[in-house]
Amino acid sequence: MNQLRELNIDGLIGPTHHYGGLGVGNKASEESRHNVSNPRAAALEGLHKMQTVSGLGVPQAYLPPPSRPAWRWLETLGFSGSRHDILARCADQSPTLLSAAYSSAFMWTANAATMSAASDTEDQSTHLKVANLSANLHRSIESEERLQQLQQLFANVVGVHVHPALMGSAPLRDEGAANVMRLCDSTGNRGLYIFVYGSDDSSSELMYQRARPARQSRLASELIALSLRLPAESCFFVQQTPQAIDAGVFHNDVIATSHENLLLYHEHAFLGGESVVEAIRSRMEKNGAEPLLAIQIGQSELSLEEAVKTYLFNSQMVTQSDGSWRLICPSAGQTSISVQAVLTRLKAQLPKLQAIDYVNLQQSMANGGGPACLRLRVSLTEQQIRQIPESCMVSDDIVQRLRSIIEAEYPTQVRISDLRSLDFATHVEQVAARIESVWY
Ligand code: SUG
Repeated sequence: MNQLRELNIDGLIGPTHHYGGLGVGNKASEESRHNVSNPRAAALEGLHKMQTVSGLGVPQAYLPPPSRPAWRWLETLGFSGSRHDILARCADQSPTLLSAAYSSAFMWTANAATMSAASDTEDQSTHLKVANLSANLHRSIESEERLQQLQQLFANVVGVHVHPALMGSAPLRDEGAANVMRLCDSTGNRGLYIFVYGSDDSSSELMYQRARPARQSRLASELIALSLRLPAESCFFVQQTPQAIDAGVFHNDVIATSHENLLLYHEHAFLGGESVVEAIRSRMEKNGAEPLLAIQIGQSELSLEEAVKTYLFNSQMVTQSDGSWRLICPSAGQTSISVQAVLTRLKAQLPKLQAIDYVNLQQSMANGGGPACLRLRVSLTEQQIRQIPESCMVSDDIVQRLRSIIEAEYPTQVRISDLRSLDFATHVEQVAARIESVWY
């Protein structure tokens, strides 16, 4: 059995990062709608997080921001004429559509794809299935671009297959790894996959009017597992509680997470609660895997509301080269009494947890994206990781090159009204092209 390591892939935040209020069911995005954003600060915050992870000896890659505005997409929607005319017509007819065409939501790579590790699959290959992100207009633009980027990133990596997304449609709506947890041994093997969906789209469920919609369908989760070539006995399909979705838990990674054999989850994360966890525990036992370490955080310790506000569950756990763990938490939790109490409990219950680091991701958090939203993890062998081009990996040299472009070229303020300016559009396109040339 090969030792597997997690490669973290972050999306570099783009020069058009703004607050469009576009995130479906996403409380932070709703609340930040049309506030002034700061793409430069956002990108530097994201880059700093990548550096922190890479500094811990964890393999860290990045994806460049795809070019915005998405001209071809706007043309497909029917806008024609000169670029100036396209911007003006779209801004007049639907400012929301223009905001979608400028979206920087690709930064949240936890939604880019779902992966299966070679040690778990029927053909002993690593698979990545790109997400269609059909529940959001602005995010559905990403899947084609993502397919190309991931195919490029893994082009020379032996044994990795990147698959196109499920066709974009409401019954097949999929949000990628943000709704999947992989439990495994400390060697990275014996993976068990928990697919968390929001709705099975049964008629009884569709009749229930929710405050916020369910962004992942059960059918999509099942088809993803199929594409990933995972045997049925390695998969669990678990439903989120409607209560959590209503409170603003638009992805499972806002309320639960896993790392190696740890399952950390909120009391209101899953329908079926404890019985789901017991079924997972006994499956792991049957597989001869390391015993499940399940830690439930009760509503009385951390309310749903506080979990959504602080994004504690979206902290990013990583394994350092000596096997110990590090937890990278959003700085929003530093001032929360309940988060601090939960972290004290985690330190006592997790002997492997060596330290907690805080990262300030305020610009991303205001759109509903914490540390773990910004990364996609892929389990690979050391040899496979070495096959990734050096220019796509985060190193001191790459950080310096990216930082100098960001500091010199990224805007420091973006208002919704800026999006109709051709000068703005031309500038941000050039900046994206400069970043792209560093990447590949
Ligand atoms: O899909 N926000 C993203 C946040 C994604 C967070 N990812 C994870 N939890 N894994 C979303 O809702 C807001 C964009 C805007 O409003 O301009 C947005 O798309």
